[in-house]
Amino acid sequence: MADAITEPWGGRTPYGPGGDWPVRVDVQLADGVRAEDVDDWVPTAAVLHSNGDGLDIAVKDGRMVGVRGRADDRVNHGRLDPKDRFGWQAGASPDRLTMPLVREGGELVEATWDEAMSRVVGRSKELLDERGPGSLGFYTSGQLFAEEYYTLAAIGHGAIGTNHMDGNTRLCTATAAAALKESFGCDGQPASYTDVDHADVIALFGHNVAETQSVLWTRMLDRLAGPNPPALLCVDPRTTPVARAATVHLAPLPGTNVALMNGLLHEIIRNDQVDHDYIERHTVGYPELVRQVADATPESVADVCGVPPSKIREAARLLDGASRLLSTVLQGFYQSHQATAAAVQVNNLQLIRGMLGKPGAGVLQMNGQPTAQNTRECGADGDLTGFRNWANDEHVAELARLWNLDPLQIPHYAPPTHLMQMLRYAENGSIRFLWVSATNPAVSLPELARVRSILAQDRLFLVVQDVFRTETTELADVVLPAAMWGEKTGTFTNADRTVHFSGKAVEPPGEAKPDLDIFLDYARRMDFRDRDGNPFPSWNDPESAFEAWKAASAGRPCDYTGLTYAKLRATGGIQWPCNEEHPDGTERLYADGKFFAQPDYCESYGRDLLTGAPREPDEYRAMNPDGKAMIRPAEYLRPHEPPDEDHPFALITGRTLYHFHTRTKTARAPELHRAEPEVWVEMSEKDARAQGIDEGGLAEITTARGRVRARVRLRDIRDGVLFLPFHYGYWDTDGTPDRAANELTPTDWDPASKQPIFKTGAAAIRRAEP
Ligand SMILES: Nc1nc2c(c(=O)[nH]1)N[C@H]1C(S)=C(S)[C@@H](COP(=O)(O)OP(=O)(O)OC[C@H]3O[C@@H](n4cnc5c(=O)[nH]c(N)nc54)[C@H](O)[C@@H]3O)O[C@H]1N2
Ligand SMILES: Nc1nc2c(c(=O)[nH]1)N[C@H]1C(S)=C(S)[C@@H](COP(=O)(O)OP(=O)(O)OC[C@H]3O[C@@H](n4cnc5c(=O)[nH]c(N)nc54)[C@H](O)[C@@H]3O)O[C@H]1N2
Ligand SMILES: [Mo]
Repeated sequence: MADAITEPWGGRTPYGPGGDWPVRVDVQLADGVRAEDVDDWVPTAAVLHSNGDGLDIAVKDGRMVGVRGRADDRVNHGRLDPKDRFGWQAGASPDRLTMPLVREGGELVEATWDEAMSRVVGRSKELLDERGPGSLGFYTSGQLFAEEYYTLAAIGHGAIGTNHMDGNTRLCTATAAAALKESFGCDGQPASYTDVDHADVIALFGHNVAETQSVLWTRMLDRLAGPNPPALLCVDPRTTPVARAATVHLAPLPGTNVALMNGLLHEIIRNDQVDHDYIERHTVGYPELVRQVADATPESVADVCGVPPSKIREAARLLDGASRLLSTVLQGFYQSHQATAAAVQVNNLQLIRGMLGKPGAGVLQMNGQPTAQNTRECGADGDLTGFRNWANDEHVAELARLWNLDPLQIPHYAPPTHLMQMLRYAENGSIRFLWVSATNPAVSLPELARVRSILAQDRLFLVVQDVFRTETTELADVVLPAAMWGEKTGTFTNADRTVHFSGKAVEPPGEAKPDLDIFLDYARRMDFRDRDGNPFPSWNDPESAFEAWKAASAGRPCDYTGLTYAKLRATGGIQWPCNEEHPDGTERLYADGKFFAQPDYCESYGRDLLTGAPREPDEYRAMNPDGKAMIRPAEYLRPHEPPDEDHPFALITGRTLYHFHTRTKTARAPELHRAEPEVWVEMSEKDARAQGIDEGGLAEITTARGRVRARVRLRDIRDGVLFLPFHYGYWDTDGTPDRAANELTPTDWDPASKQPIFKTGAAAIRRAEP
C-alpha cells in the first residue's frame, strides 16, 4: 500500500469521459488490528473538509480502531483523504474535555453540568430582562450536524429572537452562498462531482483542490491519466499541485481576481463564444456585462493582475473551446479582495457559455467545512431556516407557523448580523453574552490581538463549547465539553448537496455530551414555550430533530422530505432536493433552465456587489420578474491595502494537505503532526536572495497588526508574494503570540458577503535571529 503521507493521492485508476470512476477502497487500521478483528463498521462521512467522502468507522472493544472508505459511496468510490485516515485518533486523546469548566477567581475549574448550565441560563435570563434579545449572540460552526444547527437556529431566531447569530461559515463560504444568491436567487450548488467524469475543461479559480479536497483531486488525476483527458485551467498565485498539472496556469497578483475575470470575459465575448440562445431564454443582465467588460482587454488588465496578455488569451481560448466546462471556486476568490464580485464572474462565465445543468457543465461554488452547507440551510449562519428570505414577510410568517411562534418574534427588521459586526457589538458593549460552538475564533479570526481583547472582556459572558481546551476556551466564563463525530448521531451535507448519515460508533469520554443535547438542555432550562404553551423546540433527539428539519425544508430548494435515517443508512449519500418528485435525489440543479429566483420564492433580493447595500423587493421584481438567472457585472477596484514601501509584499494565507484549521484534531494524530509540525512561510528565491534570507532560515513577517516568526521555504510562488499557513495557534506552545497568521491579517471584509479578507494584505519580511 502506498504511504498516505508521502503519496497522498495513491495509485491511479484511469478512466475516460463519461466512464465510471473505478472503485479503490482505502483502509487504515491501528497497528496490530486486522479487518477481521473489527466488531462493527459504523457509517459516516469525512469531517476534515467539505468533500463528503463516505467512510465507515471501525470499532473494536468499544473503541475506534480505524476507518475504511465506502466502495458504494457516490462521492469517493472508496477513497480516503490522508487527514481522514489518521485524524480519527484525536477522539481518544487523553486531553479531551470531559467535564464542564467554570471560571472561579480567574481560573477555569471543573464543575457539574448543573452548575455550568445554571450560570449560562442565569446570565441569559438576566440579560433578556435587562437588555433584551439583542444582548445575546451565538457563533457556531461548519462542523456540527444539521440537527444541531436547526435546533440552534430555532432557539436563537425563534425562542430568543436575536438577530445576532452567525457561523464560522462567514469566514469560509459566505461568499459561495452570496455568489449563488446573486446569480441564481438562492443558495444551492448547481453542479455535481460526477461532472468531473464528463468535463472536457476543468477551471479551478483560487482552489487548491489537491491539498484541500484530495479525493476530488484523485478523481481529476484519474481523468488526466485516462483517454481524452480534460484540459485544466488553474488560477492561483502559487504553483500548487493543481498548477503543476494544469494546461494553463495564471498566477495573478493577490486581490486582482475581478480584473482578471473581466479580461477573460472580454475575450470570450469578443470571440463570440457565447450561447446567445441560452442567454436570451434564461438570463437577465447580459447587455450590462458586455458594457462592463468592453474595455477590459488583456492588455489593459495585464498590469493590474501581473499576468501577460498572451497568457490571458491562452486561458480564454481554453474556455472558448470547452464543450463541457466545469468551474470550481474557493478561498483564493472568497477570501480575497472583491470576493463576491469575483465569484459572481465565474457564474457569469458559465451562464454566457450556456454551461449549466448538463453532464460536465456546471459550477461548484465550493464549500470548505464538512457541514457548512447545513449551517446555511438550517439558518445557523443568520439567514432564515430553509433558505427563506428575511426580507419577504410571507417567508417569515411561514417559519412562524412552523414553529408556532409570533412572527414578530423572528427578527427580520434588518439583515442578520454578520460575525464581524457581532464582534464590533461585543467590543462596544451591546452584545454581553456570546455562545461559541465548534469554532476557535482566537486563532481563526483576523487581527487576533483585537479578537483576544474583545473576547477577554469582563463584561462579556463567553460560553465555549468544544471537545478540547483551545486558545478560545482559555478566554471563556463557561466551557461545555462536547461529544465529537463518531460519538453522536446526525446527518450532514457536503459541497455537492450529498446528505450522509453519521452514526454513533463509540461513547463520548467522561461527561461530554452531543451538541444537540446541550442546546436542548439549555432550551428546557430556559423553559422556552410556543404559542400554545408547549415546550419549544418540540423535538428531543437526533431523529426527531431531523424530522422537524425535514418539515422546515418542505417545498424549499433544499427539500429533505424524501429522506429518512433508515434510507440514508441503507443507501449512503443522497443529493438534495429529495422529495416525492425526486425520490432518489437530484444530481444537478437548473437542468431545465428554471431557477429558484422567482421574486416570491427567492432567498435573497440581492445586494450591490461593490457597496453591499441590500436591494429593495420592488427593485428585484422589476429587474427579474420571471426569476431568471442574473448576470451581474462588476468593476475592478484597487485593494484596500496594496503593498507599499514599508510593507512591500502581498501576504496570502491558507492551508496545507496535512492539517485541518487550528489543528485541534490533526496535531493529535502523530502521522499528521509529524508531516508538518511547525509554521513556515513561502517566498520566491529571488525575493529571498534580495532580503538575504536562506531556505530554512528564521524570518520575521510583520504587518500593521502584528508579527509572526517562521522558517522560510523557497517555493515557486510569484515574486512579491508571501504565503503563510494559518493552522498554527498557541495551545501546544509557551503561548507567545508569534506564529498564527491571523496576528497579521486586517479587520476588513467583502461588502456583499461580509467574508473577512484573509488573502489580501501588505507585509514586510526580514531575517530574524533565532
Ligand atoms: N488539508 C486541508 N483541507 C481542507 C481544510 C484544511 O484546513 N486543510 N479546510 C477546509 C476548508 S474549511 C476550506 S474553506 C477549504 C479551502 O480550500 P482552498 O480554497 O483550496 O484552500 P486555501 O489554501 O485557503 O486557498 C486556496 C488557494 O488560494 C490561493 N490564493 C490566495 N490569494 C489569491 C488570490 O488573490 N487570487 C487567487 N486566484 N488565488 C489566491 C492560494 O495560493 C491557495 O493556493 O479547504 C477545506 N479542506
Ligand atoms: N488567515 C486565515 N484565517 C482563516 C482562514 C484562512 O485561509 N486564512 N480560513 C478560514 C476558514 S475557511 C475557516 S473554515 C476557519 C476555521 O476556523 P475554526 O472553525 O476556528 O477552526 P477549527 O480548528 O476547525 O475549529 C473548530 C473547533 O471545534 C472543535 N470541534 C470539533 N468537533 C466538534 C464537535 O463536534 N462539537 C464541538 N462543540 N466542537 C467541536 C475543535 O476542537 C475546534 O476547536 O478559519 C478561517 N480563518
Ligand atoms: Mo473554511
